Formats: sequence, structure tokens, C-alpha cells
Amino acid sequence: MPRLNDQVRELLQEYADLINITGGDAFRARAYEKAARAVGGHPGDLAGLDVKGLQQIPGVGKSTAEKVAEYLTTGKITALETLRAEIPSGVREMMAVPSVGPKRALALYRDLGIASVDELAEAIRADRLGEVAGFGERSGEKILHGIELMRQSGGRTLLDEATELAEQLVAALSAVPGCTRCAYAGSLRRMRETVGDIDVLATAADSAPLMAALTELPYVAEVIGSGPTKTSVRTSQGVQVDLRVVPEEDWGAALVYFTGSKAHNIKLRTMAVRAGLKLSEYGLFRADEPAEGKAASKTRSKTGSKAASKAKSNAEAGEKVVSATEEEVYAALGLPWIAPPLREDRGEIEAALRGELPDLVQESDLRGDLHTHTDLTDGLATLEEMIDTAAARGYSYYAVTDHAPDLVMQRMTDEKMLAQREQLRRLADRHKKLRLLHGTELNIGPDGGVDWPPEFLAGFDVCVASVHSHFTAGRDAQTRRLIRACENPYVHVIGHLTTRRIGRRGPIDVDLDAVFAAAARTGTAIEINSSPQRLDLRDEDVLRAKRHGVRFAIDSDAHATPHLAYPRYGIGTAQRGWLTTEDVINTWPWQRLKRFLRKEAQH
Ligand code: DGT
Ligand code: CA
Ligand code: CA
Ligand code: ZN
Repeated sequence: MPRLNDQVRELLQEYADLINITGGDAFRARAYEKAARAVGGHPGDLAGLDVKGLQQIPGVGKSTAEKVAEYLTTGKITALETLRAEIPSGVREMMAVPSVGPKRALALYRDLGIASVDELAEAIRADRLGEVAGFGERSGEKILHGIELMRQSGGRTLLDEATELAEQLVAALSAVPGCTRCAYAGSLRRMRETVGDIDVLATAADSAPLMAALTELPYVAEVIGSGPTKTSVRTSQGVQVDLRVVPEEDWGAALVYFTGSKAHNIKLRTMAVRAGLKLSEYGLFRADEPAEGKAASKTRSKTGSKAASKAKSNAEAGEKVVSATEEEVYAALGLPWIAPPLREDRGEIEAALRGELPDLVQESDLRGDLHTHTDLTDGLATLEEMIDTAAARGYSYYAVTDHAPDLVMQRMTDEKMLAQREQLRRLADRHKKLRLLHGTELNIGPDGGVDWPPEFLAGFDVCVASVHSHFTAGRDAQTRRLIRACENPYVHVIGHLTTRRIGRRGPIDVDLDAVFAAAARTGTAIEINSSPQRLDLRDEDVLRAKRHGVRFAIDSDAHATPHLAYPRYGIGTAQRGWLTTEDVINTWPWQRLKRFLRKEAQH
């Protein structure tokens, strides 16, 4: 179940979408959209607020406040229910397909009766779209591509929503009498960018109370299956949860097994077989015979008391080897414990055997954030609010990087930027322990140029530069523009390099190796944008960039104070990319970072 604020954000966004789809007042729709963002980014909990209290939130007007208050007291918004009744939910899903939008979704529904994404794909393949005005030659192709993107992430849940849900589940199940251990496993523990379902593992002598507790949670909408070892449910948000309960002595083996990945497990099992062992979710056992003997060795059922079997010789067939912790399981295979984000069979087992596992960067290693926004551009919070929140995180440095003028809708000017710098310098007195950096997020133009001339750029402490336009330029053009941005002595960090939005927009077409080589050569860091919708650069590319000697900045790209917590997700991507503190510039002490930012001195 997402945070209450996020639930309300979703509902207000849906209301805005439905106003748009039904051809309602676009101005009203925008107001609700803005309110949705305001509520989602509001640091305080909405629970218990009344209409007056809700109106105190900047961006929330009276009619929004009334609707939210109605939801808080009755669990429903009547006006939203009315619109929902008018428009099939599939039409709103169509609107979410990249390049469709509300107007086209409505036209498709009204003129062709298309009421779902599946029907839309069908109609395009049958060449029926041409009949509706406003669809050009290549629209069908583009929409199909958009549908494909949505399906690739199809049904997968973003990391922030999955993490919040999993933490609630673990807290609820840990409180059940008889539960001795509980944790989440699967792709979420490995910090994959999206998860197919959430796997929770628990230990108890009797599994029944835990299974019952799961099925009775208020946000569980459907029980898919329930038995003594496994129960699967679906939440009201449509996320599947698998709960497995094992005896306490099997915790280690079960945790390894259900954390995966499948490829990592297969490698481990092969190693176990070679060592005359057998690894399953039930534990680690001595095999009947050495692996060189029979291919498929059967496990003899365990006889005698646990104490007696433990006392028997190691050669005893079918004997359970202690597996109360993951460390014991790995140790029995001759391996050190391997951190879950590495468990993808990308060379981690070989590295472990050589004693060369990376000392992974941790969230607590981060000393600052180098990409954040305020309400001077499209952020929700003021400069003071952002800085106060950053200070509370215990950072030693913090950069404010509002958008630059070429992103025209943000209406940035030289004067505004310089005034913000003054204001930031004044705030420095209030935060003696937090070094404030004045920066900007530049726009990388189609030719690789950026917003301001060198004289103006020289006034910033740090510049992030990102692609915000010309997403469809060809591969050579994209590669050239990014290399040129790296070569700019005032550009310190390339923001969200591929510009993808998970499930919404694919990456730009670019020769990443060429850009990584340029970044390494010029001393330009590449961002791991920690927003759960982006996670850009993604894990495999981080691994590749690291081989080129690239340095990274793990940043929040915060547009509201709660977003300053996003780096926990970027850290997951960094760990999956094998990064250490040596690779990540915003784990470095200020003096070292300062040298890195004096880029021009290096050429
Ligand atoms: P997901 O849910 O698609 O994001 O990915 P996972 O990795 O969480 O996969 P899931 O939920 O199907 O299974 C959880 C873990 O259980 C998986 O990472 C490894 C283990 N597992 C499941 N099925 C198999 C299997 O057939 N063979 C092996 N070796 N392990 C399996
Ligand atoms: Ca899973
Ligand atoms: Ca699963
Ligand atoms: Zn940004």
C-alpha cells in the first residue's frame, strides 16, 4: 500500500486525466494535476487534515481540499466516481500510452469504440486508425512502439512502490505471534529497477497464523492461493505478494534460494554438486555419493534426531548441513557472503572465488547531493525547505541545480539565477556544517552546446548537463552532442544520460561506449539519477561505464523535499553496477570533490 499522500496524488491525477479525456476544462485539469504533484511532494502526512488544513498545502485549492477531505473521511471521491462511470478504465490506460494522450484516447473511444490498450494494438495492426482524424501516417507505428514499451515493464512495479509495500508487509508479519524472522527476498532484495512480484520469507514453528495474517491485511484484495508453506495474494494496487514460511533452521538456505536470481542459484547449485552437496530451498544437504558418481543423486530421508544426525560424520548421505544463515550456506560452498545486488551471475561467483568482490558503496557513504531543484523552476519546495531537509540528512555538501533558460517553459533568467545565488550564500550562515553549492542543470542542445557563455558558467560551483529535447535524433548526432557536452570544461556531471522513463519512454539511441570513453577522458562524471521513474544510467550500463574508468554522481534530482530520500534507490543501481566509493564522487570528502570540479585545470 503506497503512502496515503501517494494514494491521493494518484486519485487527483486520475481525476485530472478524466477531465481531459471527457473534454472538460483544460484549466481545471491542470489545477488538479498541480495539486496532485503538490500532495505527492508534501512532506507531512495528510491523515487527519481537514479542508482548512489541506488548503495550507501550496498548490491545493478549495475544491481539491474538499475532494481530498471527502476521501479521507469516506474513502471515496464522488466526483471522481461519476467520471469513472462515464469512461471505461481502459480508455485512461490508452491515454497513458506514450504518444496517445487524452485527446486521442477520447477520439479513439468515441469514433472507433476502442476501449483498451489491447483493442488499440489490434486496431493498428488491422489498419483501422486511418479512419480517425488526427492520426498521421506514422502514428500507428509510434503508438505500437509505445505499447511495446509499456508491456516490457508490463505489470512490473517500480522500486519505490515495491519497497514501501514490502516494508509494511514485513512490519505487519513480524508482529504476528510465533514469527521469529521475516524479510523480503527476490528481485526487490537484489534492488532490481522494477519487480515482478514481492517475495517475503518468514520463519515460524506454525505457519498458519502468518498465512492468515497476510490474507487479512486491509490492502489485500485477492487471495491467489494459500497453503501451509506458501500463500500468494494480490493487493488492491495489483501487486502480487508471495509469502513463504520455513522452519527457523532453514532460514539461510531459503533466503539464498528465494533471493535468487535464478541464474545465480543455478551456478551455486552446480558448485554444490561438485562439492558433493545439494542445495535447495529446504537447506544444504550431503549428497548420496560424490558428484563424479551418479548424475542424479537422490537424497535419503533424514533419520534420527537432529542432534544425532549433526554428530554423524560429514560423509553421511542426505545429512543436513547447518544453514541458519546465508553466510553458512556460502561458506559451505567455499565462498564469502555475496551481497544481493551482485547476485545476477555477472561474474560475482568467480570474483568471490578470487577474493575480489567489490566493497560496494552504501547509502551511508553519500556525503551530498549534486542535482536538486526548487520552486524557482519546477520544484515544489522553496530553497530554504530543500536546504533544511538536506541538512537534516546529515550531508556535508549540497548543490541546488535549477533549470537553465533553454528549457523555455521554466522561464529562467540570468537575474533570477544570480538572485538565487545571493539567497543561497546568505543561507550558508544558518548551516555551518553543510557546504552549499550553487549550480544549475544545463540543457544539452542538439549540437552539444549549453545554455550560457563561459563567463556566466564560470560563476557556478557545479553544473549538471542533461538532454531535455531532440530525443529522436540519430545515433551519430546523439553521440556527438554528448561527447561535446563532456568536453565542455564547465560541465561536471551528465544528468540522466539516456533520458529513459521506465515503462514510458525508451532510451535515446547513442553509442554509450564512445560517451563513456569521453567522460573518462575529460573527467566528467555520469549521473545515476535516483528517481525511481528514471534510474538512469541503468545497472548494466553502469558496469560498462566503470570499465572505461568513468566516475559517477548518485543524485536525487529532487523536485520536492521527500525526493531527497531517492538516493537509496540509486544506490541499489550503483551496487548492481559493482560501484565502490572510489567510483562515486559524492561519497568523497569536499576537498577531493573540489579538485574533481576544477575540471578545466585538467586540460
Ligand atoms: P521478479 O519477481 O520477476 O522481479 O524476479 P524474482 O527474481 O523475484 O523472481 P521470482 O519472484 O519468480 O522468484 C523469486 C526467487 O526464487 C528467484 O529469484 C529465484 C528463486 N526461484 C524461483 N523459481 C526458481 C527456479 O525455477 N529455479 C531456481 N533456481 N530458482 C528459482
Ligand atoms: Ca519476485
Ligand atoms: Ca515470486
Ligand atoms: Zn533535473
